[in-house]
Amino acid sequence: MAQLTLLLLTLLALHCGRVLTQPEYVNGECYADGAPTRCEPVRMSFSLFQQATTSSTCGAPPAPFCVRSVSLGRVVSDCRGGDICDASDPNNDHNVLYLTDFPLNSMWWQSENSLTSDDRVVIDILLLTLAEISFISFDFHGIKAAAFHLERSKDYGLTFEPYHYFAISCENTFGMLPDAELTTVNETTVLCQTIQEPPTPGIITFFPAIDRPSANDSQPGYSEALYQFVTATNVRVIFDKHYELQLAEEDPGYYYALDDINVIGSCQCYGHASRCIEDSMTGLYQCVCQHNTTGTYCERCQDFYNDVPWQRADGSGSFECKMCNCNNHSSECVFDEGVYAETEFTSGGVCQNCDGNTAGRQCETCAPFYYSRPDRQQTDPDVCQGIHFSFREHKNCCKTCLTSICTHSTKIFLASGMHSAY
Ligand SMILES: [Ca+2]
Repeated sequence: MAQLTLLLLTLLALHCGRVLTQPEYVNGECYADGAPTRCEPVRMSFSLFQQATTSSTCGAPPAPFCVRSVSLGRVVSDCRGGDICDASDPNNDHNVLYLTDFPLNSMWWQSENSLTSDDRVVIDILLLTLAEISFISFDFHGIKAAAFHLERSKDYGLTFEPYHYFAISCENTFGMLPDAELTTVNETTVLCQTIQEPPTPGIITFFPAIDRPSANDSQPGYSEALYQFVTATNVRVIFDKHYELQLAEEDPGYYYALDDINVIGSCQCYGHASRCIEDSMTGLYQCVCQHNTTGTYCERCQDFYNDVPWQRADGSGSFECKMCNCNNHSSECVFDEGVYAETEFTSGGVCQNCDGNTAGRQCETCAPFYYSRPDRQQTDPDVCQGIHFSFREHKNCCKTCLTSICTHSTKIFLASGMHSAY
């Protein structure tokens, strides 16, 4: 309930104009007393930063329409006002830009007239990043649609999938039961939300996470499945059905009309950033990654910080990426799951291209035919000393023996202390 209240207050604040308009968003810190903590960019209204597009807008050519409202529990139409949609007249224009003109919110978007009640109209909204959606609100101008649904894309519009349904009758329109029971197993099920009848003007809101089990359990943060469910780069609104009326002879038809669509959320940074900023080249937003992570969404560890696997910061930990230990002999490292398991999940980094004739997973030993100087630390560039092969017997051995025997021989050679003569 507290979360719902917070979100509603956020919506109210945004509608009142107290919005962040700088191209950078800061919320909390990713470290506390030097220790990494889960962090997220502040929620913002994505609708403020791009234009929606639509398949239908009235006004070209100019067309009359009848005003719909609800009176005494019934939808009524008023065709006597001489209302007209005219794209060439600023006072009667209802283009799609007016869907996102809040907080001024002075005008509304309206579709073309249609004589059939199942006329479909589409609105596409680009979110300018992989957004973690808190809620989407639809502020209907005049009566609400009888049925509409949302699709979302996570790949900037290449593919879409169903996201949420709204209908006066979920069963009749979409064959879905409203208020389906959710468990941790099916918590990302696509749902249908009932629109009250008669469909009075006003706001209808979709909260992707609310009432889904892992959003409300004792551990802060969503399950991985829910975390993925609340994300999108694009939201598509598909109006499926008008509220059916007996159209009067003078009524030019059905239409959809909304004052605003508002998408509230934050850049998704997997708990590893408190800010996201606009990329001046692409116009898209990207996370300012912390915890030694990198990528547009902090979705991987920085190079050389692969000693532990990348992991989303969630309620159970911050999962900072850790620097590999190569004893100063390499700046390249890859993560190895097997090594990680062998070390009881403490260190999985495997150093690459150890320099200074060092070797080993962490460049912690010397390469074959090199010995570790006792007067140097392992991190010293000259810690591994080459063996002087002028010792004939040893040289002959290396020429004629198998490598393993040769290595063994070298160890004997080193253990004997004979090398100290060189
Ligand atoms: Ca508006």
